[in-house]
Amino acid sequence: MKHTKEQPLCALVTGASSGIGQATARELAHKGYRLVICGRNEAALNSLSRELSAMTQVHSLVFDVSDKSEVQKAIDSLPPSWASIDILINNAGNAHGLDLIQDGDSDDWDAMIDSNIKGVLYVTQAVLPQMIQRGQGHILMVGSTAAKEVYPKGNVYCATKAAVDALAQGIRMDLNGTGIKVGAIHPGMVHTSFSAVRFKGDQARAEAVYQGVDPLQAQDIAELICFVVSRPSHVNIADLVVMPTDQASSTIVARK
Ligand code: 8X3
Repeated sequence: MKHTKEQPLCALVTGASSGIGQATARELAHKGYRLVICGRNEAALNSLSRELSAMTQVHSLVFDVSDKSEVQKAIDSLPPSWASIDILINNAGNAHGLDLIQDGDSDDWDAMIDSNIKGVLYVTQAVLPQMIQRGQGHILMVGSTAAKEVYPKGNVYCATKAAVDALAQGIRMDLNGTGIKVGAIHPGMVHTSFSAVRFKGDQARAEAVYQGVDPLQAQDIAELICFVVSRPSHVNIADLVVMPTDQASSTIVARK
């Protein structure tokens, strides 16, 4: 897929109000994509929309990916000129808690399963029909190295990201022959609000995760996402694992 003069490609990014999603929206705007930015934080989306509107056309949708009817209502509300989504970046998702399974909070489990797994399914289902109808599109999941390697106390978070990995593979199989690309990018340690959310606002504990390490930045992943979605139509980057140089696995990290 390529931009045309009359109609640049349109990308929908979930979780666009912060972190990897926000950096990706910004990078795609720089590259001329029209953007549908989605998230729960209306103020943050408005501010991003104001910034990116200087570069491209932007439409904001405020909804929670884990609420099936909100998702469908939001996608159905897109005006006709925005209804053809070329690229879906399924980025929204979080970790809540880092506990032994016997100490886990089932509300944390529900939150992760609802946003990380069900959210991907609901948004994909809502966006897919017009891609199938047009015989083109690209669905890219933002997974995690946690999808590839379970680590102690990661239990449910790792399970949700393994599910994202499985969904990327399964959806790719189901859509084979439709002309739609499906893939996943799996980042390791990225310096975003990820750890602050995981540790429920405990900034000291969150910062300790990145102490002495040169972690990935959201911009690093945004640039890779732009690379993945801009390959020629016969090239689909199916699976990409990205770690900081200081990280060798989920548990092996060189700290200075
Ligand atoms: C983020 C990577 O290792 O903190 O998904 O789970 S990790």
